[in-house]
Amino acid sequence: MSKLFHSACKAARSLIASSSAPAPRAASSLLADGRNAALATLANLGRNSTLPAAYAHHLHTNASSHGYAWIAAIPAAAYMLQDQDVHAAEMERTFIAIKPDGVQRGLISEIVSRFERKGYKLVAIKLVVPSKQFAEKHYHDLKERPFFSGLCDFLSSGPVLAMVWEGEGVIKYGRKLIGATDPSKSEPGTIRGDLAVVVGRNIIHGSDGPETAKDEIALWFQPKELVSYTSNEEKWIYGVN
Ligand code: DAT
Ligand code: MG
Repeated sequence: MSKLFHSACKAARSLIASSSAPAPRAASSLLADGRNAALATLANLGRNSTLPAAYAHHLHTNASSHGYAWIAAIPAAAYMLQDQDVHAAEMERTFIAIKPDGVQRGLISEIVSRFERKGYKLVAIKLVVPSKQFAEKHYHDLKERPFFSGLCDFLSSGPVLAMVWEGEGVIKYGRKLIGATDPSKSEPGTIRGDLAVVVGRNIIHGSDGPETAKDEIALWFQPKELVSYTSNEEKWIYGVN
């Protein structure tokens, strides 16, 4: 997705640069329009629908009032960058969260990049501080364990980066990338093996099966927060010979 945004923004930037010296404020608001339009287009691709009429109107009005009718072409350009034939079908999704220790230790980019480099696709992301009640819902299957209350206190103690990742086999292999629950037993090369030391501060959560993935995604995200799109890289990540 970031590549698409970059392409759309790059196109917008070069068009702005080549037009007759627009005021910086107008330029940045147009850029924002372009990004939002591309985002709206991408968000709608997976649902086979078009740009919402109200937004299209807003876009058109804004674009023409600034004298930049070309801005309306950006969603279409973003659309054309898609390869509609490649992996259009919905793939497996898992819920991954960087816990407060991982966020506070500045490990967000390290962890996100491991999923990204593997070839999985980010379809939802947000930073939230869950309440203790919410943490108890998330860990409901552990309520009989002696560490349950402390665990829920910890999860609700600060920002958590909640994400949904998509890809073939992502639930099981995501757990492999994460490593064993107790970092002292996690293999080197795994996230917990490389970046954590004790079980009480093991920095990351990942769904442990299709049912929990479904439940956890539904607990942390509203359906409209999940973005369906085709990444241009998919044709190089998937394939049979
Ligand atoms: P995982 O997070 O690998 O799915 P889990 O679901 O069994 O592991 O446990 C959830 C979290 O609870 C885990 O990430 C860290 C904490 N936890 C598990 N076992 C623990 C223990 N023996 N002592 C303290 N915390 C524990
Ligand atoms: Mg678990």
